[in-house]
Amino acid sequence: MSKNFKRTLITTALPYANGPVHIGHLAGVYVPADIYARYMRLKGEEVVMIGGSDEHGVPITIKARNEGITPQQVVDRYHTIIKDSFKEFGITFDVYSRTSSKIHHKTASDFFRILYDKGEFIEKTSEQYYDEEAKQFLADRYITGKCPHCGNERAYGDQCEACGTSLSPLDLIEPKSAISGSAPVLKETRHWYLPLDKHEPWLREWILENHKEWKTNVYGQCKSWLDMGLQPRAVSRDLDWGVPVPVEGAEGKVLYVWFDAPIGYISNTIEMCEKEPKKYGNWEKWWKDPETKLVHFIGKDNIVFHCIVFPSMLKADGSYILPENVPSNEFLNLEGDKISTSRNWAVWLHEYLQDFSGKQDVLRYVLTANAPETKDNDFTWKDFQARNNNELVAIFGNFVNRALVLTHKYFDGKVPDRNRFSSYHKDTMYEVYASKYELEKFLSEYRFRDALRCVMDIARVGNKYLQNQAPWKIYPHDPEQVATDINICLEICAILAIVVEPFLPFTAKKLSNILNIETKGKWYTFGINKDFESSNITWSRNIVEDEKQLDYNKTILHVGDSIGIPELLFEKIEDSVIEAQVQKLLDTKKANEAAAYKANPVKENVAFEDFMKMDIRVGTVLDCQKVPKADKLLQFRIADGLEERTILSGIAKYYPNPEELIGTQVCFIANFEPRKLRGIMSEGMILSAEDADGKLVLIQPRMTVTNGVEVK
Ligand code: B3M
Ligand code: ZN
Repeated sequence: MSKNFKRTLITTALPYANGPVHIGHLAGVYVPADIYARYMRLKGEEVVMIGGSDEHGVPITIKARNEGITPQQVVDRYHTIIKDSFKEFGITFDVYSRTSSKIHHKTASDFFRILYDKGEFIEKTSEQYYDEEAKQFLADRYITGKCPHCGNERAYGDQCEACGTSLSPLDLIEPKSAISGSAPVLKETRHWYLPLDKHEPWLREWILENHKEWKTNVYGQCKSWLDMGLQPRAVSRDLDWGVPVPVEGAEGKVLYVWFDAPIGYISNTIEMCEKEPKKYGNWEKWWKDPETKLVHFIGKDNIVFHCIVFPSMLKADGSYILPENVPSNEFLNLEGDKISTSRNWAVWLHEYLQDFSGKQDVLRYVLTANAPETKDNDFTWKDFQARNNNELVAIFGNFVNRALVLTHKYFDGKVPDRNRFSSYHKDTMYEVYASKYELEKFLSEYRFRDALRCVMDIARVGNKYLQNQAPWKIYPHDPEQVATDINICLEICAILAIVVEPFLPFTAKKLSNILNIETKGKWYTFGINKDFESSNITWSRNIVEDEKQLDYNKTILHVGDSIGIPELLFEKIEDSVIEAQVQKLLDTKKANEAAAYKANPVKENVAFEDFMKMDIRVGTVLDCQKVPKADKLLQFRIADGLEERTILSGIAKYYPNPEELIGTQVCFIANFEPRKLRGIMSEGMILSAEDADGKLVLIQPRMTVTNGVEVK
């Protein structure tokens, strides 16, 4: 079913410019898209990758209101941060623009107008909440109230975040405007709708019949939407931030953000082509020529918009192509929890760049090796460290470094001759070429983690080969054998420099500089030749290779080529570095818990005499140790001003070094009925405060007082 296309247009979801970007963005959309784009460029294909910031929508206006600045100031700030982060990570957009641009406003406006003139919308009047004090209609997010399902008082008009139910503003009990705090009233308003129900028949055929090859998560979501039956969707909103609806009598109305944002892909293509017409040609060839392959890289919450809504818009216009594939990823979690901007539960790219300067490829590697391609996945710092130390350093880096060092040690930094090339060497190279072939197949199926595994397989072949051949042992008696071995190793290094480029571009650059080779457009300079690849024959490791298709003498490096001074490609990441990152997250968790903590209502009043019945005193800890076989209990020996007493307390978990408490003072209830625990008589109760996270903290006087004094 795979068609032959002339060129590829890659789009990447436009991130909202209401906050910086984090590892979830990178793993879900931008790294896979960049791998794909770089791969196509290596093959010498005509390809562009389009990106940009999504600068409209209610979250941006809310942020602006909260901070007392304009929406334009919000998007100016984050557009820059986002753009810089992507650049630092080597994401190679041909254009990265923004939806507040003039070109976009015009393109989106014209797009709407064409559909409007063709009668592709329906107009409907409905009742919506209106804030009479602020004199404006309220977007769903601007209305809060009580959730009818769980009673949460702070549910939003589109969703209750306590129980997760999606809501409509009319579901809320006692709705309130988030702008003025007043109770909103229902008022009639007119909007334009895209009748998705009208598009349903062709969508069904196009997706369910003709695109069975789409990833199962994408196909499955589309199918369930289609099976539920599509409804007309409003494409305008009563709001003052966005692209104005270009129709008379539509004052105060803008295009719905999900109507204008995907048009941003088109606007940004136009901007790119206008800036560099020689390089990119006319924008219409990218969007209107059926020989262009359109691929949308997105996250799973954007599937319906890219597979159903945007295609319906394109079809309603009639002059555009439709996406050939929509490779969407699932979500990446962080240390077991959903990544969340509002809870600051994320690894922000701009912070990573500060803490791990020069290690962009390590993150690209980990996010690809652990990509949430088929299910949600978890990012942990331990895994990050392990993959760096055990894979990048121990396999890839180690192999390349040994090969380069040996070249300098034995052959004066020059590629040696391979006079002893035999069937054993052929088998080794065959393994390498087979991995490259597999890698290519995975890339064409958007299976990036499998593809990366193939790259590492090539490094593994090299490592194993070097280990088996042990040139350092052979050299003294058979230097010619070693020459052939090093020749093979260097060739594998050169192949690695090329095949790793889409994944780890900074490493590829370093390595190709050392080897003095160019990687650009070099995909077909080794291994199976291009015609064979496109001939669609399955090539497996078991077939007897055809010498015409696989030329072992077609090498990237040549005898006598100079090899530069080796430098380490990766370095070990120490435990302390990882611990600091884990601590940062623990601090965030603690701050979130404290922020969410609601103190219990105060208990019933007690009379003074009742309080005086309690005998609370201060004493000094003479001894403190764990109670054997009771993991919660600490046994205290306390000087209480009269004699000494033993008290047990269930705080062992929070004081792992109990001996450190010796000499400090604690508060205890002296007349608490003695009781036996684990065979030990406990005479009193030591006082602790229970923190929001359940942790118990001893109450201790700030200054030393006399043992046995009372607490009043
Ligand atoms: N800004 C939503 C998101 O960042 C939205 C994507 C638009 S793609 C046209 O998830
Ligand atoms: Zn609820």
